Amino acid sequence: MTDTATTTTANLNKFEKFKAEKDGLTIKEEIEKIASLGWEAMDVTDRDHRLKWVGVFFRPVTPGKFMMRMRMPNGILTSNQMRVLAEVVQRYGDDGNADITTRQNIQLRGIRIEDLPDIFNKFHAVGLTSVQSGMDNIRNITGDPIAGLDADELYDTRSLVQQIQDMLTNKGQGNPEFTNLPRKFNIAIAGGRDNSVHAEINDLAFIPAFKEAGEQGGHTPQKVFGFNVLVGGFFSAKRCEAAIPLNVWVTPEEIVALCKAVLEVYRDHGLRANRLKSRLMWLIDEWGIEKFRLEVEQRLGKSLLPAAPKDEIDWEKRDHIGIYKQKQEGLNYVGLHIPVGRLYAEDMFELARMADVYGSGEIRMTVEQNIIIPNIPDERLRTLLTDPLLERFSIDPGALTRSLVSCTGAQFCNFALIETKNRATEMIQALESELTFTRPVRIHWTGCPNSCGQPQVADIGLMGTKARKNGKAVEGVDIYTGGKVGKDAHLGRCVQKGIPCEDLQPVLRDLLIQNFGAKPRQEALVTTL
Ligand code: SRM
Ligand code: SF4
Repeated sequence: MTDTATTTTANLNKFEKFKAEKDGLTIKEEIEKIASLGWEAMDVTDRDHRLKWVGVFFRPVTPGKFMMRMRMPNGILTSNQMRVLAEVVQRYGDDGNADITTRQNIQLRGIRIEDLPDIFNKFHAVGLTSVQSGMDNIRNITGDPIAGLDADELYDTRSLVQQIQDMLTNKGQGNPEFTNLPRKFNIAIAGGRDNSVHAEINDLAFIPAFKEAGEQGGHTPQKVFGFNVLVGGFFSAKRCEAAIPLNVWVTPEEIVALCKAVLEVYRDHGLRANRLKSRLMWLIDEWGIEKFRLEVEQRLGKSLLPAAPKDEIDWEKRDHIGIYKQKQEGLNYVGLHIPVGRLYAEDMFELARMADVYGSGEIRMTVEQNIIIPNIPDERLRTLLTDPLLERFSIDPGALTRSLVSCTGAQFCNFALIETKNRATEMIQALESELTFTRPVRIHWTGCPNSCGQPQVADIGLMGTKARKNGKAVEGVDIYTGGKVGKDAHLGRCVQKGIPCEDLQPVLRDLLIQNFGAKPRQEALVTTL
């Protein structure tokens, strides 16, 4: 256990206490019983917390209608898997839908507890899992969304991400070795030159970097491919930090073992007394990065090479919306914009159809909550461009629409201080009708300081807060600017606080004109003259 953590259960905080009483994963064996009991009769700790070990989230906003968070290694699924997810939410009619998340993942909504055994059987049949996707577990592992397609990629992250997930979850069966971490944990692997995964905001991230192999035996130095390792990145209501270098370089073959070692150190020494100070960075603060690295090396049973002097992230970040050539001759990938990541059963069936008809049946997701359909032959592109689904999921959306990201917000999340997804969509439409743009502007909405919508990585980040207007409490936002992604990524900072949402549009309009080169549309000028 930790240096500072308390050791008797009596002194543990509520979360540590219930984890010590019963491993969250044991809930897996109780699904049949829970399903027959129903959500109102079941144990409240099981309902509110332990079910998250199998990816099932009680929603106090919609009691009885649960959310399920999947695992999608590298954000990839098949059309068959998408159809299974669609069937699950279809059953719930208007209550059912799905969201693509900021971790290249899918969440399903409207789930009734009595359906869980059947749902898990369906998942099992097509190789899907939702295990260990919530609470003090490792979240979906992100990888390059165009891994294996991109002619300029440095490493195809797909297999590595899958290997890490298999190790952490015992191939989706659940792995009690990693089901009692001090807090959540995020892992990302960048494989391209543009850091498509936001490596810097993960607890553990790998970014491509070459190392010169020594001039042994009079040979010319050779470049060896590997990854520099970053640790400790996280957002929370209390504190947000970009990841810092562990000063380690590893080959791809060393990554699974390194993930395991880092997680063991975090599990056994991470701070557990105060949940606001439990993420990995707090342990690194307490120990210093040198001691942390030494502990990791000790777990690994070997010392690691120091980081390569420079990494290979030297491109601006791509958003993958539109049509792009793949490295495979004659094939293309198409990025579809999914407004704020929201999908309904019909959309999911349609996306599965599209992947089958035009591509190879594969579907991918991005951390911007969009979809990529790969492996589309040149000769099918023309027909694809006439597909009615593109009217809903555009390949050429407006400059604000294309980069819009939004967390769940008040519709389903009880932490939310504001409604986000609908408001974000309406606001962007209004601004696009007022202004013209020369480049996309990345606007991220997040309903509360937990920052699931990552406002700190955006050009303009909007974080839900309570504001005051005419002496009354109203929904408002704090505004962040300056988030930089891709090359030289760094976090944005808060520049304005407590703007009532109803007064936000002109504030954003001015910001877009002054800082992002937007211009009022001609019609707008005419009406204001
Ligand atoms: Fe998150 C909690 C949704 C990505 C930081 N997050 C929650 C909960 C589970 C709260 C709850 O029980 O209601 C939200 C579920 C709402 C719902 O019904 O959908 C929630 N988080 C999301 C998603 C769905 C936002 C989205 O619309 O895409 C994302 C799911 C990712 C996934 O597939 O696993 C999501 N959350 C993030 C990210 C972004 C990322 O990972 O890049 C962050 C910031 C990065 C980080 O974690 O360091 C994030 N979520 C949090 C936190 C603050 C963590 C902390 O250390 O304090 C919480 C609160 C908590 O864990 O106590 C939280
Ligand atoms: Fe909920 Fe807040 Fe996360 Fe949005 S940022 S999903 S409101 S916890």
